[in-house]
Amino acid sequence: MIPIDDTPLCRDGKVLILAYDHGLEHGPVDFEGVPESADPRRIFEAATHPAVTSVAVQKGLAEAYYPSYEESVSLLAKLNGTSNLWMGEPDSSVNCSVEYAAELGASSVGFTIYGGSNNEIEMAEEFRDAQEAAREHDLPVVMWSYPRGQGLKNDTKPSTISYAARLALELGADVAKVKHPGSHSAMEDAVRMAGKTKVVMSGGSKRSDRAFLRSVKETIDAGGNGLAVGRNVWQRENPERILDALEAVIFEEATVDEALAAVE
Ligand code: FBP
Repeated sequence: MIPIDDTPLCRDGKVLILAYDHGLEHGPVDFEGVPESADPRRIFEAATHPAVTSVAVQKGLAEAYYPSYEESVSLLAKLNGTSNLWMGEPDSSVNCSVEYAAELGASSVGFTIYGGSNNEIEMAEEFRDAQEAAREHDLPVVMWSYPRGQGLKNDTKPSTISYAARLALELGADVAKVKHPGSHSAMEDAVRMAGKTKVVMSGGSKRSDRAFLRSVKETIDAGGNGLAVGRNVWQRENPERILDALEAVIFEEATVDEALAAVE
């Protein structure tokens, strides 16, 4: 574990990652509601909002678009990822090395682990290589800790999310990105299990402003350190508005009502 509070991934010890690897993970279907969201420049522009501590993209987008934003945005290079065309047991190919991520200007790296998948062993070994290489470059490591696979019926039940958070601590991640387990106490338990590893909530599919902000607030109140979010920001017509509200909830201790009132 390395101290990450003074790295670009954090602001006041908190994290707000704007994730945009969906073109790979889910495919163009995610861009249908707001067709402009297929243009990566829209998301890099949104990432210049002061609430966003880093934008998470795959290597190709980093190569093609980050050079225009390196002064105003911090880059989290997602090292592995799979397309939705893959129909096998959950797995993720390593698409970028830590060395190349550093060359691209990344100030942190991200890696998915599907605990419980038949491919967990290989994925954990790949994570080991990435985590140790990241240490050589002083780059914080964010684990997308998503238990799933043929043995797991419910990937958001509290005990599974607590295990996901713990797995990140055990394997040496600085930040664990986990799904919301459904209640304040379950999130509190996940945070406890993660120990010194920071816990951030994974955004999930698009919801109403209030429902989404409520789960973010619950995460912060449970001791979580922020959010890694994609669709709930850039599938909105006005990403800046929800980022203003998120800034209030995550960094300014606002209630959901206060955050909503401020953006009305
Ligand atoms: P969202 O906020 O849109 O859920 O994005 C977070 C994220 O982890 C992305 O980085 C990733 O592409 C996606 O969710 C994966 O979601 P899932 O595997 O649950 O479909």
